[in-house]
Amino acid sequence: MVDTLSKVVTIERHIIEQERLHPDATGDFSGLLHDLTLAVKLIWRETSKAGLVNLLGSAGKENIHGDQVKKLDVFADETIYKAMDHGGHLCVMASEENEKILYLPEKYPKGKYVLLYDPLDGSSNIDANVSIGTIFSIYKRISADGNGTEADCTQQGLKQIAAGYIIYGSSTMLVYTTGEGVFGFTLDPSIGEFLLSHENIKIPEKGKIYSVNEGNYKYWDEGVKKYIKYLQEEDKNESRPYSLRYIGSLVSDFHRTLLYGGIFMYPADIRNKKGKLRLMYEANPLAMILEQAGGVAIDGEKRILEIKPESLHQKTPLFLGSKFDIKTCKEFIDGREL
Ligand code: P6P
Repeated sequence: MVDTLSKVVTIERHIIEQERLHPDATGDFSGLLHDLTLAVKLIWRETSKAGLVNLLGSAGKENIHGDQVKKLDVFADETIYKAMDHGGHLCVMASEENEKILYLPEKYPKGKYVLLYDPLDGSSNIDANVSIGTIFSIYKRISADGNGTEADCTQQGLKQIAAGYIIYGSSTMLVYTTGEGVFGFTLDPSIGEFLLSHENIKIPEKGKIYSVNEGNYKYWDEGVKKYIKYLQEEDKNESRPYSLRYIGSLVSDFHRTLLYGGIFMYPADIRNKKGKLRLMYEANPLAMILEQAGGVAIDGEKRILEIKPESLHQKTPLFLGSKFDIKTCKEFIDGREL
C-alpha cells in the first residue's frame, strides 16, 4: 500500500504542490478547486447512471440560446452553484445556462475569485450516451469588495488564472491548467479520487485530423471552404488527405484535438456572423489550456485570449489546434489559393 501511495498523485495533492510554486498563495485557490472537484464528482455520479434514473429527456425549459435544456443540464448547473456558493473563495459566478450573473447568498462570505462555467456542454448528446463535459474558467475579481459584478465576469481571456474541463466519457477525466502546464486526472471510481494520469500535456506540432460540422459547408466564407478542400487533397508529405472526426460535443472534440493534434473549427457563417460557441464559457477556457499545451486558438483573425468581451454570452468563431494546422488554416482565411 505504501508503495502504491508513493506513485499515486491525487488532484488534491497536485493542487497543493502547484500552490507551493506560488509563495504568495494563501490556500484560498486550492480550496476553490477542491470544492469544484466535489461538484464534478456529484455530476459524474448522475451522468454515469442517467439512463437508469430517468434523468434523461428534456426538462421542458429552453435556455437563453434557445436550446432545449435537458434535466442533467439543470442538475449540473445547480450542483456547481451549491458546491461553490459557501466556501468564501468567490465573489460571483456566471453560468452558460443563466442569462444573468449569479450572486452568492448574502449569508456567505465573499472571496477574491470569479468562476465562469458551462455546466454540461454537449448536452444535446446526452440521450445518445455520447461523452459530454463541464468547462470552467477562474479569474481574480477586479471589483473592490462585496458582491462581484458583470465586469468581473467579462474580463479578457488573458486574465484567466485557471481553466479546465471535465469529460464524462469511457473514463471521466479532469484536465486543468493554472498557467504552469496542462495536467490530466482520471477518476478512479473505486476510491472516488481523480488520479494524475497525463503529466504536462503537449499538443503535437502538426496533426492529420480535422474536426468541423461539414453540414454547414455552403454557409462558410470562401477561405474556409478552400482550406477544407486543401485538407482533402492527397499529399503524402503532409499526411493529406486528413481524416474528418466530428462528435458534436465540444469537450470531446477538443480533448481528442489536444491529445492527437490537428484542428477543430466552428467558423462563422452567413447565418451566424459570430459562429455558435461562447467566448466566456467555451472559447476562453479551452484557449488557455491549448496555449499552455503549445497550441493556438484564434477567431479567424486574432488570439481568442485577446478578444475584449462586450457581453456575458457573446459568441465567437473558433479555430484551435496544432501550430502548423492553424497557421495553414489562417493562410487560406487570408486569401491563399489552392
Ligand atoms: P453543431 C453542443 O450543443 C455544442 O454547444 C458544442 O458542444 C458542440 O461543439 C457544438 O454545439 C456542435 O454544434 O452545430 O455542429 O451541432
